[in-house]
Amino acid sequence: MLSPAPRPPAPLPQQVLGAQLVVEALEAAGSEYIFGYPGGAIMPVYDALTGSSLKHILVRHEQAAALAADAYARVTGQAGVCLATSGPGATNLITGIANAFMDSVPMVAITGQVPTTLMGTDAFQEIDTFGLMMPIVKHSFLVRDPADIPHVFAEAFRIATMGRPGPVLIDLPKNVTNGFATRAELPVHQPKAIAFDSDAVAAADALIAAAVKPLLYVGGGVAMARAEDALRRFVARTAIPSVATLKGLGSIPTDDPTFIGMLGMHGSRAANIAVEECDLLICIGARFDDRATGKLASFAPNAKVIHLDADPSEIGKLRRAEVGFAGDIVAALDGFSAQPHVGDWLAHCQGRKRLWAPRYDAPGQGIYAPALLKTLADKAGDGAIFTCDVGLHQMWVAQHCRFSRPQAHLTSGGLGTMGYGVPAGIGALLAEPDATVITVSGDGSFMMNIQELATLRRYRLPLKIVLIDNSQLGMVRQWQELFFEENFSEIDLSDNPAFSEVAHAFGIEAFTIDCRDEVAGGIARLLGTGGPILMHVRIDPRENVWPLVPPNSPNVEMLEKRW
Ligand SMILES: Cc1ncc(C[n+]2csc(CCOP(=O)(O)OP(=O)(O)O)c2C)c(N)n1
Repeated sequence: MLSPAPRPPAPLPQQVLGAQLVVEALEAAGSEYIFGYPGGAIMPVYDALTGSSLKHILVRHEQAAALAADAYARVTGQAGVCLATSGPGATNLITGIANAFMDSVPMVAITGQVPTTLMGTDAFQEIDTFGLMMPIVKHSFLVRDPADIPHVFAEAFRIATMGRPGPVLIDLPKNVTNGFATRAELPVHQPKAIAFDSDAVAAADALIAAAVKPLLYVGGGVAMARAEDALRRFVARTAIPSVATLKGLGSIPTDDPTFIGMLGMHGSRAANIAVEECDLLICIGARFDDRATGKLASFAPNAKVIHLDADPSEIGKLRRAEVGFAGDIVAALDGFSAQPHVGDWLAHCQGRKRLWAPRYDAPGQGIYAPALLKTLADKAGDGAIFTCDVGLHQMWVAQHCRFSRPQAHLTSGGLGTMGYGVPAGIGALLAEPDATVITVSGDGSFMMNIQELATLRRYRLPLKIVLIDNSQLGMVRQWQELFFEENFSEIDLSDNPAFSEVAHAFGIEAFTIDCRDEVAGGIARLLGTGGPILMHVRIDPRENVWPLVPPNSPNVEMLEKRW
């Protein structure tokens, strides 16, 4: 049931409707695409949208609006915008907003709200959106006067993108969007340059010059700060080897000879051992997250630390840094001039990388997902963008695909949101329409936002979906196998629907493969098709992801099983 929408009283001359100011503010912020779903309390804004230059993408669930906006933001570097009504519309946005919060993605989330006169009365579709979102946004606004709309929106975009990026909520009561205000000039904010600490540069340079085994620990903050070029300049100058977190993948091309691999729970042995052995760890845009560090007390036990981050509160939060830089990562990296002698150390790390390189010669005729993904990434080439869901398949993508830029790998790192893959594919395709965008999903994850196949169809978005189907919640199954004495509780998905048929019903091309001989042809068909397409890949349900560092263990205690 929609709440009644009385037409507002006639405006005074020079006055403009609040909803119109919302649309103008979004246009002024440079938003091209916005992702949303209408409903009662946000209807005035939808009314004003028609005729604007904004391109609205009607998703089929608000969670997908937030997740698509998240991916759009990661690829473009601009704040993603999502839009929903009050009550259930707002609560459906929550997972996507939390996802952006955990991965520091700039986002402006707009929700309708019941009229201010009804707030606090348990009115139809009323929920305390401001209160609910408080822990998962960088900032929130509840707008009470239409005249505040222009500067609230300008502030929201500024806050979402400045420093450490994150989501900002704007809650818009219906009488505010239905009310009138006079257009006002906006003050222009000049971002203040952060003073650069030359003492810290000198201290860091001294540590780098003295190090024998320095190592870069690259996180997602590098991409968020668009600092990958500065990082590459630094690596080209110094030849210091690097490891990356899940979110840091691609900031240094994974094919680069100085790149040793992903570290952490599912990181490579070579990367985790390099961290164990290094004497200087230069942490850039990373936060010593437990999935990366394993048991923190045992992490980089021999290393001094230099920490660069956009967010001052991260410096020294989990690991003391000898030198910390809060602020502009690019300026800091370009400010260093030390020239360490790292030839022997780099060769040592590279030797380990060769020695422990993954093998792809799995026995049997079944499809070995890591081999399939490696071939796929090689064939798709450097321009491709991979989005993924959460589970074993996500880790196989991180381990076996190649990334030449951070925007080529979109994953829900901090929150671990099943259902991210397809909406993220939508956001990525709108951000880079000419890119080959591939979503790798698991059968559990895919079902969480399967309705977005309809969005793909409607906008003819040529997303290439690789559905790795093990008829299980695979990653949970692996943990039950290793840490719960094989008590396999509630992980069976063997009654999955016939995925190809489901895709066909949504009007999407689809096919299934289940033996190794079909892989090359399947990949060729997937990459050669112009529209949206699903390749359903059946694999052995017992296949696990290796290596794995058990929770709360040091990273060097990796479990590894090979055939
Ligand atoms: C929304 C959500 N619910 C639950 C989880 C916990 N979880 C992590 S991985 C996983 C299994 C994923 O299964 P699937 O998508 O089939 O991928 P697979 O591990 O089999 O590759 C679950 C349930 C989660 N990350 N997100």
